[in-house]
Amino acid sequence: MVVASPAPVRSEKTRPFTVPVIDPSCKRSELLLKACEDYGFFKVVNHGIPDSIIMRMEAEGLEFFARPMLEKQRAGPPNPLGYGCKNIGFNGDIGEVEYLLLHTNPLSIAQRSRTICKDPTKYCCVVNDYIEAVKGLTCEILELLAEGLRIQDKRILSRLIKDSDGDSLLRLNHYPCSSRDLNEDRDMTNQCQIGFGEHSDPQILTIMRSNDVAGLQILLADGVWFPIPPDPCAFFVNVGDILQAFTNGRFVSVRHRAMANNSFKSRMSTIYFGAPPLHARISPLPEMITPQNPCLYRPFTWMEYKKAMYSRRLGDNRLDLFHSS
Ligand code: GA4
Repeated sequence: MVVASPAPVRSEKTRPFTVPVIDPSCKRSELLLKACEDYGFFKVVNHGIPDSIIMRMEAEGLEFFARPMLEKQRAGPPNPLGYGCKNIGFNGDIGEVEYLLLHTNPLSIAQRSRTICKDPTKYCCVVNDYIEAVKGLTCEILELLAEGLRIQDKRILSRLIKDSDGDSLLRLNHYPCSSRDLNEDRDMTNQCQIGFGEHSDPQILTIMRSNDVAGLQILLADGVWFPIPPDPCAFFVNVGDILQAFTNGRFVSVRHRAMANNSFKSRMSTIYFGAPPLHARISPLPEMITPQNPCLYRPFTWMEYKKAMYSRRLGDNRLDLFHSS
């Protein structure tokens, strides 16, 4: 049987978009650089993260979201960490999603897991293994990028992620299917509801994996929303705001969203947000500044950036606040 591949989406300039696919084991940075410059988004295959680590994480996540609401609420409310349902952030954003937001520090995981799971020791082990694996992948990608950009200190970005004071997060998003909804009253008129609204990720790099249910969309430069076909064997990577700043705007922090789930199976995504320590100083790397590309952003700390992001709405552009005058 011949299976037709989906027609590529064409932009106004008639350039078709297909998701860039990167194999980090090839150690070649050209395609990776191009994906970060053109879209701020790509898919990683042949990532080397063992299936067992991924599957155990997925099983813990699904088990948690399947529990009665009152039990899940023991891990909340999200302030900003913990269990949340529909409310996103502190400024009125909502979506058809429930989630668990964790700090990746092992001590924080140990404390939280007591409110999340009946077997906290096992839970910690599963989550820490997953975090270590995706952190490794994040660092591998960042080192390949630094090499491609000819940055003198190849580890300048990965070191921020590896720092024991790093502020990286792990998020599990659960988009229940229409038959087992978070509302009892959703009807056919609401089929295009938003699961998680349009935004860019504030951190350096985001590493996302989901099950085989669709929902993620990215915004292309011409304003077209492109639905990303799910691939549970791969990881999807977003350039975050801070990487846009470090590269002086050469890489773009991709705007994306998740649609509410209309399939018969619930969607779950597990997302690692690689972030620097709170006091890390962020400014365009010297190699990224040239007479043709003068410095776009003033120096700021990750703490300042976080303060700005929590004071604003999900879809707001935060990096604009840090433009150099
Ligand atoms: C978007 C990316 C991550 O999911 C997140 C989100 C955070 C939250 O849910 O607490 C924010 C959002 C995210 C950016 C603006 C603020 C903060 C919700 C919100 C309205 C965990 C993150 O780091 O920033």
